[in-house]
Amino acid sequence: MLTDLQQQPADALLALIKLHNDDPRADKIDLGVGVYRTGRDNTPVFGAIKAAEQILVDTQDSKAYLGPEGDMGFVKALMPYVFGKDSPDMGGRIEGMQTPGGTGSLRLALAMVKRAGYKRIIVGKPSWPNHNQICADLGLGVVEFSHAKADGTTDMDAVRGAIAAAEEGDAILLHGCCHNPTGIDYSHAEWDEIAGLLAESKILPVIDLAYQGLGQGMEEDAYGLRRVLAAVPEALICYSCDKNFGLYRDRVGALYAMVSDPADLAKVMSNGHSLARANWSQPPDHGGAAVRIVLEDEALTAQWLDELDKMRDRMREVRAKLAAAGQTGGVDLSPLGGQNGLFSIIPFTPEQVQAMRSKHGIYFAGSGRINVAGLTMGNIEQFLAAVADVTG
Ligand code: PLP
Ligand code: TYF
Repeated sequence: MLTDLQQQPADALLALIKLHNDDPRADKIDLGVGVYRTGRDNTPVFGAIKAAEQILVDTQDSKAYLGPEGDMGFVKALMPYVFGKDSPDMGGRIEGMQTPGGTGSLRLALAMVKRAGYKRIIVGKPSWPNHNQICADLGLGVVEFSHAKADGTTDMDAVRGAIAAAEEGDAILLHGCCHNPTGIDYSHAEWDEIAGLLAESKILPVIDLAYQGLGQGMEEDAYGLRRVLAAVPEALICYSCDKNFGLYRDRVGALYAMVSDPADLAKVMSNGHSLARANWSQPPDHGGAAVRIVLEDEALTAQWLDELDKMRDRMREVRAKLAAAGQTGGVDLSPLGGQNGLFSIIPFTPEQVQAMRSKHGIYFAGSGRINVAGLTMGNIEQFLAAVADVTG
């Protein structure tokens, strides 16, 4: 019976939206869920996307089904940005399909991993909670390794150990850039080493690229992914446009598969298509079509990249200001300057997280993860004073 179902916990990150909304204090600060916010504390639609949406309204002459692969113009237009302009499909070895967001892409990728006979997936800890949730739902075993050390650097010994201990039939899930929740990314030298280790192993890499352009730049943020793809025979790439095009609720993403022999690509992708049909049939069109229109138009592309640069610059400015504060109460904020993307973890105790909420109206995840884009030149001093107060 339906009443035999067990109560499930709410998503802790999404629940923060409501907690913050319900707080009547005018000077409350939302550092919870991962959406970019401007210095005026809003999340506007990109100008390039607004223009593309207008073109879409004016020119779209049908909303007939496209098929489980979605808008292949969108999927192809993105490839030079992800895989590089020189050989965006690596000589016919890469093909893709549109998915409902990066989450849809992860769902398909991990279901393909399971269907291909892989038994376990190696995942850094901590990771975005949905990674483990999707694996659990698919019955894919998860092997965890420590992602970062207490001093705010990557735990390379843990990665080396996890790869060395891998068994036949293991895959590995890596964040391409802007690690969620730590903001701690592998350096180029570390990616070079990881690519080499993966090349010598039989592990299938699954790379999650949900924040390209929000870390160091569109090209820089693709370094690790491209390095790994150049070294291994096969990989799956899960892409989200929801952050770098500001399309969150429109659910825009893509799944790409790389194989060693182009002759196998259609067979592999047919599994993506059949899994999509069994899940959502076809992805929502609107956001992907808007991205395609941007990427097919030189002026709109330049406008989008300029808007993305400004987002990244603002986040770097906030990070620099936090890092400059250095030791603040009982915590050292200096490592945040070298971290990337929307998130960083400040080592608050659970009591301190609670005090930041109740005493100061500042909301972020129980892990101490803050969304740095929730800070502005107008509220950062208030945040620093609160941190000093609760940790001092
Ligand atoms: N991967 C990571 C690491 C994320 O943080 C997110 C969340 O936003 C996603 C994937 C999925 O993004 P989307 O909203 O496109 O499903
Ligand atoms: O980590 C975040 O805040 C973003 C947004 O179930 C998000 O990735 C959070 C939780 C969730 C879906 C998206």
